[in-house]
Amino acid sequence: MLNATILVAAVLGLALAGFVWRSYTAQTTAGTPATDGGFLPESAGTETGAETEAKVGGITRWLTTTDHRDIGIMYIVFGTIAAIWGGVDAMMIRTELLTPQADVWTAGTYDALFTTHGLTMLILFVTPVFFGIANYFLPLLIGADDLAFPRINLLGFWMLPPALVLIRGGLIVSMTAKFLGLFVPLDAIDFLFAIQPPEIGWYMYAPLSLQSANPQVDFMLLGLHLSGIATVLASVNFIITVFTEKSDEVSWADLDLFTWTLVTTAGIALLAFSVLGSALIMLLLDRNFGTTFFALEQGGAILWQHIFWFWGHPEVYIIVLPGFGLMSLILPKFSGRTLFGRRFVIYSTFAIGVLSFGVWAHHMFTTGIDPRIRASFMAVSLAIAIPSAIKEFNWITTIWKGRVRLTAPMLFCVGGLSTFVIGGITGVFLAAIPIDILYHDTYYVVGHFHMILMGVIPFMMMAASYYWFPIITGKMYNQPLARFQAVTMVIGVLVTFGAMLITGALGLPRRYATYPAEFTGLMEVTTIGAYVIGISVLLWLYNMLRSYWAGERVTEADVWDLKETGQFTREWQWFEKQLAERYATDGGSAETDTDEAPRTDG
Ligand code: HEM
Ligand SMILES: [Cu+2]
Repeated sequence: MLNATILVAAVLGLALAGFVWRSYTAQTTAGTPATDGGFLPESAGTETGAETEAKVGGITRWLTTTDHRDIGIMYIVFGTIAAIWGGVDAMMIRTELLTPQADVWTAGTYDALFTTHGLTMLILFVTPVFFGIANYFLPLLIGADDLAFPRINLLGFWMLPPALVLIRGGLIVSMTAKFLGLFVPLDAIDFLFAIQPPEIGWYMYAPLSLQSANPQVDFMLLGLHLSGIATVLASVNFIITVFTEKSDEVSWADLDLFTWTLVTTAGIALLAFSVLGSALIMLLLDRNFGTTFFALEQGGAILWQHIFWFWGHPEVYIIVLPGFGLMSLILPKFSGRTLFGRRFVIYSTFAIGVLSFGVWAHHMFTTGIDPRIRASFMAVSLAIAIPSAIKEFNWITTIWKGRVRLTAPMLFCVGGLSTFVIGGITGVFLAAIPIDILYHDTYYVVGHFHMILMGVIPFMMMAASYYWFPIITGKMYNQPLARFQAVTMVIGVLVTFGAMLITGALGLPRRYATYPAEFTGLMEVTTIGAYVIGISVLLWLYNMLRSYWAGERVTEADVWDLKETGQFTREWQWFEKQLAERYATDGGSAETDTDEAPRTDG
């Protein structure tokens, strides 16, 4: 196991070094000096998008591009693939829970499923998609040519695919082993059979994570570490970009809400992921090199929980804040007015960022830690609900005083507001020690956090995918289908996780493949709700792909009538310029479809 770990670390290190060298030498040929010490091609970094013309084609483009919009798309596609994989886990979990016995999959498979589901969704889906959206739109919103460090940007992205393979390789290897076992003698490939999907939970609690003999656990820890480095690289890049590349035309007072939240998120990530990185290394050392950070009879396992949740709680805000940012950005557009209480929404984001580091032990109320420490964590946890509520009230007031248009993005905003109320209030209940002692490790907790993780986060991603679809693809999506999809998604989430809250309030513990028969009805409702979510996601995917290939072309940039209310913001102005250029140089005019000779002068 030890050798395998070292080998993988060495191979990864070499691959990374090679990659850095490759991108370094490739860029030193010509062009203007870039901020990160390399050289940009002559045509790069023009805000009008002229760089697209100089791009190489095919796979080389995607491997070597430093264009923030390309990298944005790569992140989004990667995150979506991860989400689908994590979603398949979720569907398998819920299918198992249709019946009280563990008869669809084994209990071990069930444990592996909730382990990989959690990690895939948190690490490989949410942050990559939000960073992808930020890659694409943040420079447009702040009037920058690109991110401050375009090649570090690319490097950060390309750490993710190996991270995915390391984290999720257990399944691939064990399936390969079973397949090969049909043709070759089993003892020739028995080392492959040693590698299994990990069954230790996404929180990797010691001592279970120390005792598991599965070498895949080590690969998973390495993969998580790699993804953490990628997150840190991207975070540094976003922060520096906003502070150094912001156009003079965009004042801090005008800076959009998505950028504000992204800077806060990146700041939290810098602090939190360095702690996670250390924790992962300590766990690897304990597992392979005989150290005893977490192995001591007294306190070691609790130490893991402290360090893990010191990352784990800020992590929940790392993944949700960009969603809040998108809410603050998109919701006013379809309410026909600017965001109510803009300054307070920004301040509350900072407040959440700071407070999120002071609440971690609310995940440990039942571990027997000192009651005085516990009480202080209760106080801060209750306090963090205040900035969350400030946001909620400002969004509601924006709608209240606005002229609402129920487009698909707006349906998602309204849905997200609703699920966040439920997720937030159940969080406040859990923050109260006496209630948490009752509900800890029941389905109530799962219901609480999924109302936000499955409510706000994917809702806002989908809202953004519809809202900005014309900018990314130049086409329009199928709007009635999108509205239907938004409604089914919101209903699916409310049914699934509403039923889970009830199940938990009735006392059913989480993380078991089996349950007493009297819960069957509630569990079936939950599973049906989950299938509705699954179908809704497929409808979204269909709409995205189909509209990308066959959607109606957009020729007029103000698709959402934003000019009317003075909200035709920078990214749309950029799009308008793009459209003007596209239709001036593509050999015809946008309005008329005549047989005139191609025009290049507009
Ligand atoms: C209104 C503010 C919030 C408060 C007061 C709060 C409080 C809590 C508490 C006390 C727990 C521990 C329950 C237990 O294990 O016994 C918890 C769990 C959790 N919360 Fe929240 N929460 C809040 C908002 C959020 C948000 C915004 C997210 C996600 C974006 C989130 C995600 C989670 C997750 C993932 C867990 C459980 C992790 C696990 O045990 O697997 N919470 N929350
Ligand atoms: Cu927490």
